[in-house]
Amino acid sequence: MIQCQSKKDKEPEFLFRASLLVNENHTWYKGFEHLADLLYERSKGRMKLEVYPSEQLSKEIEAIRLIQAEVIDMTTTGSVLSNWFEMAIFCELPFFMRDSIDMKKFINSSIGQQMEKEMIQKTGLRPVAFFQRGERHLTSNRPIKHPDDLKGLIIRIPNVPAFVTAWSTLGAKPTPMAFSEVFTSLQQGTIEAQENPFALIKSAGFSEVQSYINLTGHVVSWSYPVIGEKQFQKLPKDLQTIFLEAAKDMQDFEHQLFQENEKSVQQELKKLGLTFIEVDKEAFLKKCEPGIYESLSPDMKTVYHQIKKI
Ligand code: CS2
Repeated sequence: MIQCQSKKDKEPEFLFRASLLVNENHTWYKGFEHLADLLYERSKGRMKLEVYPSEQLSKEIEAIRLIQAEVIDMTTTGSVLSNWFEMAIFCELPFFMRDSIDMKKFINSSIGQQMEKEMIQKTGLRPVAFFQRGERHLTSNRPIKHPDDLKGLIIRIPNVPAFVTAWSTLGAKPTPMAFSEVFTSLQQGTIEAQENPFALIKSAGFSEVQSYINLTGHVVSWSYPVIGEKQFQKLPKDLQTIFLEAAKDMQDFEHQLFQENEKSVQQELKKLGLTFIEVDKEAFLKKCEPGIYESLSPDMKTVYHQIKKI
């Protein structure tokens, strides 16, 4: 965060920079742009936010480290934080939440609160809102209906240990990689498949380099817009209040866009030439669920059962 001493020339007192993995077409980017407007207006120019899409500024893991080092200030993140604290895995645990979870219920539950507390304590990142996401599905250049079809498939995954467990248990070859490298790697054939929600598949243009969307629905997830805790604590109280309120308004704004997009995105992906494949979900679940469960520490097994009851 850049703190400007002089108040002349309409310089903001606090300049924040956000590094996002999505490009300008995605609702998260639009949400952050909205946040930038709100912060500027409501603080009368004292706070300014610059939003950098497409990992231009840094890849997700690097963004987290740069925020911790106070070089940049914001990003969106979630399960990747399980490299810092294990509980973050529940943001995106494969084959765990079968139906769309009630996000608000989770976030407001004692486990949701604990997740936020641990995030601040163990990573130095403060979640200021949450973005709901659609289920993650597998895209590829050959149809995948059953785990047996995955044999040897090189699939890009985000840098999340539980994703490695899931896809290797299923028989594929998972390769952790930053999001900004996925399009080119698919184009060049160094990876053969990737998995993400419809919205990101569409905004990233993966229809140009993939032929099938296999409806695995293997992850129901959300993402947290975060700010560095140190940066947040440097703000005077009045600006902290403005910041948190603006972040909640960004959440509502993005949520609206997300819901509108979800109505049409499947049709649009079909129009772009992707073929939708129904998969044997039970077979995926049966093969993967025990391995995922066994990979959790005893404490996380307890949390696993607690979340199932929410
Ligand atoms: C993204 C992110 O990189 C990706 O595929 O969809 O969901 C990523 O999984 C999260 O940001 C993890 O923290």
